[in-house]
Amino acid sequence: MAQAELDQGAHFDAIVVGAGFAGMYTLHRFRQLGMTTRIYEAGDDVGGTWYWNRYPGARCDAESLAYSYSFSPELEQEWEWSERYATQPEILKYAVHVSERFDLRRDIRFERRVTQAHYDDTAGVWRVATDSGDSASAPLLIMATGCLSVPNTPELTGLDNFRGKRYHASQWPHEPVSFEGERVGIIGTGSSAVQAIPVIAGTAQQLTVFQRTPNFSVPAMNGPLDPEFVRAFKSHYREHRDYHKRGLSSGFGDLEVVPRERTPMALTAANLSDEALDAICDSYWQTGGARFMGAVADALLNEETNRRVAAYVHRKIRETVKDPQTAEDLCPTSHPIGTKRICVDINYYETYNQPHVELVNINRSPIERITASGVQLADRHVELDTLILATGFDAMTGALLKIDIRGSNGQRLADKWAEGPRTYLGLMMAGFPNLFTITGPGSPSVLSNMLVSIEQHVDFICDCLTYMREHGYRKVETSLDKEDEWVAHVNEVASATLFPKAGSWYMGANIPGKPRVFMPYAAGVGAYREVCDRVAADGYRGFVFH
Ligand code: NA7
Repeated sequence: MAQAELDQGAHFDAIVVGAGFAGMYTLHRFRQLGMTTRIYEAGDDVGGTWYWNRYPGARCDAESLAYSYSFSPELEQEWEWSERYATQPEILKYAVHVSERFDLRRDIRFERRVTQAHYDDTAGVWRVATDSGDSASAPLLIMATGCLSVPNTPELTGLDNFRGKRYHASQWPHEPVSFEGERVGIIGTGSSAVQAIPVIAGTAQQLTVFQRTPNFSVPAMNGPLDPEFVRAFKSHYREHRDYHKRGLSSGFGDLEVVPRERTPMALTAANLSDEALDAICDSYWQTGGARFMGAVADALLNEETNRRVAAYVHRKIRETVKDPQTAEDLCPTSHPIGTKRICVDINYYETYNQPHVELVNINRSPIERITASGVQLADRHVELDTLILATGFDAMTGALLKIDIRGSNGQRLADKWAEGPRTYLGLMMAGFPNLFTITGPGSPSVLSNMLVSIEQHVDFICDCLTYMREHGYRKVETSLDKEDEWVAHVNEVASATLFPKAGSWYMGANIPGKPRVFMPYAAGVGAYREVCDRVAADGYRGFVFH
């Protein structure tokens, strides 16, 4: 692709960082407001997380009919998803289609990674620079940098000595990778690995999975979408979207043709016999997907309920996995179910019944070092042709803190967030005027269907900009008081749940030295939307305009 000219001292009404689903929708809406907008994107195409995460088996764990834009009824009617859970190539195709259908690409500069963004108090603009040498300014800066975009590569002794092929799940090559006849090792057993392992096992000669912590996984029950079902579903699309936005389901899908409130959310496990609880869990297990955590309303609130639901999944694992030791090693016991993102799989547990697939519990058999030809465990050496790191991300704050962001009076975001992220509504930080984050820490974000949350954030920002225009304001910021109040509220909501009991990436616990703060807002997209709507109706309470 021919490179567009560098921006040198260019000025826009808004600069957006990132051309994933958040950046693309922002650009579309800003155009409707008549604003000149520039997006800088590190990849050479749109798609964000779906551009980078190309590992085998990568697909969305939210259902395709729900994980899509709702802003254009024509788009949602004309786009055809082929499976219940879309694959990465299909989602990327959708992103490219949207960029073309709405003519977005002319305002996007690809292969430009934003390295710094400094607020100029005197001029009242953000000055932005990229690694390619662009320099541009705009009064408004939107960080659409994604929550899972900075890969975590752990410090494993000898990693660079490995002479075979090495990949990180989230930085997969664009060319096909063959495992035919190969001995493959994979480190990590989060969502990425749980999706990749059954697919890699399909062609590898030998697959060794190095597991530190097992995760709970529920079957996707994936399959092709029935055209008749899709037609009927689409005839109720507005009702579905409204239901997702109000959010008892945190914006995820619904399998009914006509959406309905699901009564089990009102059901707690206290008065349920074990048989009754099993029957409910069975029905959700058979239906498939992450909605399993919604089978009983207090599963993430009550330790005893959680223990009973976890025991149900342990039984499922033991029923599926034939080797008793492997089954025990796959049963998570160190965190309550759902407090780390639950995985959604296609034949994950079944894969361990194949003779050429081995699970190594590295708590029993620690990795001593990576060698030129494989992994040296405490008790033996595993020879490998290919080593895959499926070791996750510096989630939620990583992408923002990688950029040298400085607000009013030169305050560095890295200093402000040294003890953990602080925001008002997950949208704005005190001391950083006219800078909005999309799905940032302090918002429902990674606990929700990201498309629902992205559209809500961008719409809120656009309404706020319209309000500013109507009142002749040029600058919006928030105060430390409001930020303190919101951070306290986010913590209060989190502590009413079991989430803080897990050393999860929601807590920053997967990155050495990262402050342990529960980052997303756990009250759900419906409650969050109500808060934002009330704030807006109240003249944008908590925001200060000049
Ligand atoms: P995750 O969920 O963060 O999983 C990373 C995995 O890598 C997890 O099993 C980790 O074990 C493991 N890990 C990380 N560092 C090490 C080291 N040093 N040694 C051994 N094992 C390690 O990332 P994913 O990419 O799978 O999924 C992220 C999200 O993307 C997912 O939830 C979806 O929303 C999409 P640990 O649990 O830390 O012991």
